[in-house]
Amino acid sequence: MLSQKIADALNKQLNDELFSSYLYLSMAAYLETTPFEGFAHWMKLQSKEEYEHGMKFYSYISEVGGKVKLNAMEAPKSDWTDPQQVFEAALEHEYKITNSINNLVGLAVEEKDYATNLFLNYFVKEQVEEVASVIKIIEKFKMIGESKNGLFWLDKELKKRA
Ligand code: OFO
Repeated sequence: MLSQKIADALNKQLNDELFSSYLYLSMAAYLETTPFEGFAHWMKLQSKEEYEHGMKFYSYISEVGGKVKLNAMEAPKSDWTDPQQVFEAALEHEYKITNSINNLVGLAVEEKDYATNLFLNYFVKEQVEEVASVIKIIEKFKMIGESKNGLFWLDKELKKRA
């Protein structure tokens, strides 16, 4: 049985994951306006992955007898200056999500909710992977600099994401 505090925090995280999905979809929509199909493809898959994260929270809350509560969502930003800036914004967002997952883990420990703590393990690991993968992409953007060939190479690389 979930404490009210944990139920509220899990619902907040569920909403944050769905917002991540919405934000990345908005990033994908911006990238569709550039010649870089691979970047848009990568971001669309990222949006899908965030929806799946949200659904993991949905399933867990229901499984342990809580009630899922969906909140209103703010409109995500819709314009950036170039693809590199999009990925930098994604990294900044992932840092925020990492922070909220860590706070959630802290709360689960404080409330002695070990089942929730165990459930959250997946997300602790997932955040490490997500941050690392976006950092790698940003490092490549930085190495490429102004090279058009380099940008098109990176675009092709990101199009390979399955
Ligand atoms: Fe759900 O990991 Fe990103 O936000």
